Amino acid sequence: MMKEIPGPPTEAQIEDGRLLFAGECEFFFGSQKIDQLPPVGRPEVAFAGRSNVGKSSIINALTGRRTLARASSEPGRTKQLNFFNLADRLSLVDMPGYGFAKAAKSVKEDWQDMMFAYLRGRTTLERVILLLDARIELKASDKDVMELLDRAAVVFQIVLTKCDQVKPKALAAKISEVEALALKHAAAYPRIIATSSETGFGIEDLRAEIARFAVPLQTSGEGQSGS
Ligand SMILES: Nc1nc2c(ncn2[C@@H]2O[C@H](COP(=O)(O)OP(=O)(O)O)[C@@H](O)[C@H]2O)c(=O)[nH]1
Ligand SMILES: [Mg+2]
Repeated sequence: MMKEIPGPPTEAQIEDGRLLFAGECEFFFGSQKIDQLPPVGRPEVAFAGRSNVGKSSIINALTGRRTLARASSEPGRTKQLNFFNLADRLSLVDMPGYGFAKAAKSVKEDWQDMMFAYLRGRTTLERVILLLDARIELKASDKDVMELLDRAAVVFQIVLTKCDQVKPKALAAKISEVEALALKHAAAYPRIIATSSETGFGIEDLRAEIARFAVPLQTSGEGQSGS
């Protein structure tokens, strides 16, 4: 069956995203082993991508903070799953970057085993945001991770990073290429978002996509509650 590509978020969804990400965001847990995950609670959205894809930058752009993700990726914290509490409504999970050219095979296998165990077993994981650098070709490791996500049956959404460094025509071609790829993967959400953490391009769109998974805001009880 052909997947339809959903349209962009509505104004109301953009506002939901803005509100969510205007809230407090703080690191609350680092997991180095699969049996040391925080207890399940809030819905989770995890970020994955090759090292240097711009993962820390996009988490910082989303949350409007300069140092949030960097602080968590200092030596010792880089090889763990880092959990952030966003406004008590959602957990953002920063996954270790993959695709180190120099990493030994055993390191890669450890990464895969841990990620697969997390992805497959985490009942509160709503979506993986898979980051791809818009300027470069897809690597074998990106393809491996998409297959891993298919096998784990976790819905993933491809987000292109560093789009400020790609000319409009090349970006359009890249988006088409990645859309076609998404259609081939059972677990891929078909809508691609092009972003730049430098200029803020696409960031409010991504906030809106992520906000769909957050625990709804508590209504005060005084006004009328929405739908
Ligand atoms: N031009 C541009 N550079 C970016 C963007 N996002 C990240 N970078 C750069 O890419 C490099 C890696 O970014 P970082 O967020 O640390 O990547 P990570 O390893 O995936 O966490 C840094 O030099 C960033 O300044 C972007 O949107 N545009
Ligand atoms: Mg980083």
